[in-house]
Amino acid sequence: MHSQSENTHNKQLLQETITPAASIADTLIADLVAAEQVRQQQSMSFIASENHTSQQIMRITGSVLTNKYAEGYPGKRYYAGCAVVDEIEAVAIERCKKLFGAEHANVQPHAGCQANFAVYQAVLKPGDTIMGMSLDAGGHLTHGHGVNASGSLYKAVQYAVDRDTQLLDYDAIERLAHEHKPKLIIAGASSYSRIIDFERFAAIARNTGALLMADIAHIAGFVATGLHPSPLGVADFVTSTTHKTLRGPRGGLIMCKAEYAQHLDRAIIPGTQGGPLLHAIAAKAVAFHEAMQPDFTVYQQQVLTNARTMADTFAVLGYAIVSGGTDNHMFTLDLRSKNITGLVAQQALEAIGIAVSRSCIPFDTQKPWITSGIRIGTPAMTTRGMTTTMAVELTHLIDEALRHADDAPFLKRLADQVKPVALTHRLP
Ligand code: DSN
Repeated sequence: MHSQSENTHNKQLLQETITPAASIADTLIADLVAAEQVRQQQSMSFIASENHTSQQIMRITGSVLTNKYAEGYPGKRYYAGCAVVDEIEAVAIERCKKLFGAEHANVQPHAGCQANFAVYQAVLKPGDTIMGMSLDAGGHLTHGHGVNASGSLYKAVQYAVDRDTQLLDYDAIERLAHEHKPKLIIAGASSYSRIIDFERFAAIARNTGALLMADIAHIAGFVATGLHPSPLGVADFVTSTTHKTLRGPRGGLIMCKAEYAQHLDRAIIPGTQGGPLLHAIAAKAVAFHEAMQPDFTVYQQQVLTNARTMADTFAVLGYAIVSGGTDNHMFTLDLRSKNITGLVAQQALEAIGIAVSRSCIPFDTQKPWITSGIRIGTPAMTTRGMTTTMAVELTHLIDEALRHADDAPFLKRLADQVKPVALTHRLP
């Protein structure tokens, strides 16, 4: 719980550095929101899945649309009063299709998990075999992990990366697919820093009689701007979140070939969801529009450049990087040679105002709570206008913190260097 003096301090900081939030009568929550706004402004996120969305997207997310029920789809709802939200959802669908070049789009998934499960609901029966990337190799829980419903409802076969190169081994994936004959293959990752060859995955799916789902949650911004090969027209289904590199509101989406459209829509409602979140859908529509502007491509290019610059600098500083580098917005440091776990590294960096997520490395012997690595991503820092000079400086600061992870006074001095940098790079 925040003390009264902390709350007063946060309010002062808010007034000095941030556009003040509208007054909120519930002071307990208002103060906590202010505290979070201050935390974000005076620290930096290098969490690969986080970003800072625009003011207009945040305003739309907090609009009257949150009051509206609209189960169904535009023109076919179970509730009255849907004329306006019909238009909003129709715009969101059209913009999504245009942005990605999709035959069909469903913008209702509340998040990436719901998007993935809707595809499973559309094409699988419990007990069917699915094949996805294992969590420690960089996959997602919903790609068939044993503790997730995707691993208990379905017979999940997990592929990994090559032990030596730490790259996807497409020949091994094909052999596994021939052996297990999955009904659905999932291509995509939460922590894989290299280009994913969706064409090759599609060939594997074709050769083994499987359907292909591409989960582009992390790389959607690059796919939208042509900076990563697109799975549209290649995969049968494409799922994504909208809040990572795509920089929209929190949420999910699904795109598919026209032949699956009806099945897919029914898998969302009534299959796995109820009322759509129209405030989120409207904000997604705004995000799709933002992503069609030329400056969004410039932003994505800078995200790539910053990630590559940081990875190269870490390599020079003697760090092992999973797969040796990055082609996208993130990379994972393998900290075993530094004798520090992912958990301790994350905590040391948090102490200096830098947020990262600890991450398994391929074939990690540490538990997922501890891990041997940290994942570093550049979407959020790039949104705040940081370019390569800053990327290099911050890499050195991170290195210093990791080398002095158990030295609290040293970390405090580093924190004093991070805060002014964060404060001068404003949130949108
Ligand atoms: N939790 C997200 C990530 O950090 O990659 C994926 O859902």
